[in-house]
Amino acid sequence: MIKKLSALVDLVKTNHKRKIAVASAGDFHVLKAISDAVSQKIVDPILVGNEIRIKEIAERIGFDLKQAKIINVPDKQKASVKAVELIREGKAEILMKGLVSTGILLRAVLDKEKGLRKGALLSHVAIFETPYYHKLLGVTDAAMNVKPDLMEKIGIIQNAVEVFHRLDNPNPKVAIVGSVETINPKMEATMHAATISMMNYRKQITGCIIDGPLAIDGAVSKAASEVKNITSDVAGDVDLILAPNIDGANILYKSMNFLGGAVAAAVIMGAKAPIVLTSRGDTDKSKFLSIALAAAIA
Ligand code: COD
Repeated sequence: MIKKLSALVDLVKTNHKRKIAVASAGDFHVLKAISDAVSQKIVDPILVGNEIRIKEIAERIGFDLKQAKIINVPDKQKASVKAVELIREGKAEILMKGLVSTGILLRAVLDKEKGLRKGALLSHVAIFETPYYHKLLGVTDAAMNVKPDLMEKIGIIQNAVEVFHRLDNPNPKVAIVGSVETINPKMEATMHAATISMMNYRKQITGCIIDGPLAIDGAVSKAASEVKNITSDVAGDVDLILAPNIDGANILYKSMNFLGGAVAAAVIMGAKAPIVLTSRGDTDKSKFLSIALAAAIA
């Protein structure tokens, strides 16, 4: 398993360049990240969006558009549909969100006839590098599933575990976190955590080691778990954190970025192709690393 997100670049450089379709590509930061990924020979971009705007931005950032294909679709919703179509037709292997709302793009992705569903749940996985933890740390699902039920949580874990497998970690340690490490029937997340952990223990869910409920301190700190007398294969050495809902995951995601000195690479898994869906608050570096992560998975 790689130790740093920068190692993603070396990992994907050995693969062939991936074709990436960007929906509504006329966004300064997205084009900057695409331009960096082109320079590093990671992707060949197809930029779907407002051609005039794409050309203006490309000139400002010194991105040579000879290295990209542009499809002029100024309307954001139509650009999303077109970018999704490129994936369906096999003309691109990665989908990326540009200057379009998450909802518009995801609805194009989820469209029953023309979308990118393959029967699995779609979910968001972020992989963080932070100076305060001894290895890369995954967080899911900060962007897609609002209030996952028990079976959806299993799907979210499976999608994230697949990312770890692709990064050469065959058995990631998963913590299902909440406020406490004991089961409280009034706290549904603790009931879900206990059920999923037992399903893993009984090998109904494989390819990872799951423990929960755990609070975040016990999950990431051996010292904290010892103080709390928690016996666990996961506590203090977790690879992946499953939050109870989108709010918990999103708060953790943004706290890591803005208070924890972290940088993240993130993708949506479970569709016919990995989807790079960064938010406006993410740095250019994070957007670039997310493209590299998607290329490693595609
Ligand atoms: N995986 C697979 N299929 C799904 C998923 C999923 N995660 N979510 C919905 N579907 C399917 C449903 O089964 C249904 O068939 C169809 O898609 C529509 O489902 P709805 O009615 O729940 O979908 P929408 O259009 O109301 O909402 C889907 C969104 C993904 C847009 C919605 O869940 C959402 O708004 N998520 C949060 C996005 C967000 O605001 N993120 C913020 C951080 S960037």
